[in-house]
Amino acid sequence: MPAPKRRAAPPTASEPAGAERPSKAPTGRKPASKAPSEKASAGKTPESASPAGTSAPSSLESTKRSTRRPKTLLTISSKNYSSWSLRGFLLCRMAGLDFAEARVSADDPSIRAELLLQSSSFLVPRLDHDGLRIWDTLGIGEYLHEIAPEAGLLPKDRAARAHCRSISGEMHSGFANLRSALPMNIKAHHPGFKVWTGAQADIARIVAIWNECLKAYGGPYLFGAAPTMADAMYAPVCSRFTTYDVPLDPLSAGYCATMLAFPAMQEWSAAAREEPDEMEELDVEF
Ligand SMILES: N[C@@H](CCC(=O)N[C@@H](CS)C(=O)NCC(=O)O)C(=O)O
Repeated sequence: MPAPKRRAAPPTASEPAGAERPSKAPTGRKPASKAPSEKASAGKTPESASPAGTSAPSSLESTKRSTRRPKTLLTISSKNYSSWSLRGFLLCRMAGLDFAEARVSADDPSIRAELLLQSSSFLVPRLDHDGLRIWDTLGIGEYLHEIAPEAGLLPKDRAARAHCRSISGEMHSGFANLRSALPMNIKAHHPGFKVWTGAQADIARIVAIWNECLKAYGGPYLFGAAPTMADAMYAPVCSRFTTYDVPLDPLSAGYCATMLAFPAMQEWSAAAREEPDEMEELDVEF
């Protein structure tokens, strides 16, 4: 059984920008309110956009030629490997945001230079909304909660909200062993994968978090009947547990099934499976 490959050098930035496409799917959530400037352009398709499901322009040049950019843009990288991009995408979907996607890719220095101009952190996901640039998954989640509080990205109850922020932060800053030993790779499946003991401790802590939430709030999501920021944060873990065949208690297994069946997760996973390249050097936390 092949172990995940390690990347020799730190990530460099991402793939040719320009694969922008309108990104809107039913979520069952109330849509986030649009800024006045955005309402004016609603319904217009950006020049560089292509309908979902068709091949989008893939060169930086094609993006540079574009004069109009969508007002609300989520910049992401690989759908198969980029767990942070997935979190950002789920948060936007949960918030009911109407947004286009821009894909950036790994190895072209000019793309990295372009990213430097666009992102204060070099990292994705990054959200452009209403003339603002928001980066870092937690920053994006908090921002979306502010503009669309009715979407319930954070629970209404103060104690539950504090709990939700705590476990979201724990995912954001922790579980380094899990992340390096079991990198997200939606396309892959490693039955019987032998998990290194260092990662076992992370797995034990994650399933303890899940069990506590599911028992306290009644599931099927971590904070009850509707998904929150915490579910977006832990969704890539559900994918990893499936990829690496991690044995789970029934409650945690049920939670993973719920998250993998979540419509936005299905949408993302289907696109990940369509990604052409087996970027083996990226088979590590990305
Ligand atoms: N703390 C950041 C982490 C974001 C991150 O590490 N993103 C990776 C992709 S998953 C990235 O942009 N890497 C840039 C690169 O590979 O150069 C967040 O929460 O958004």
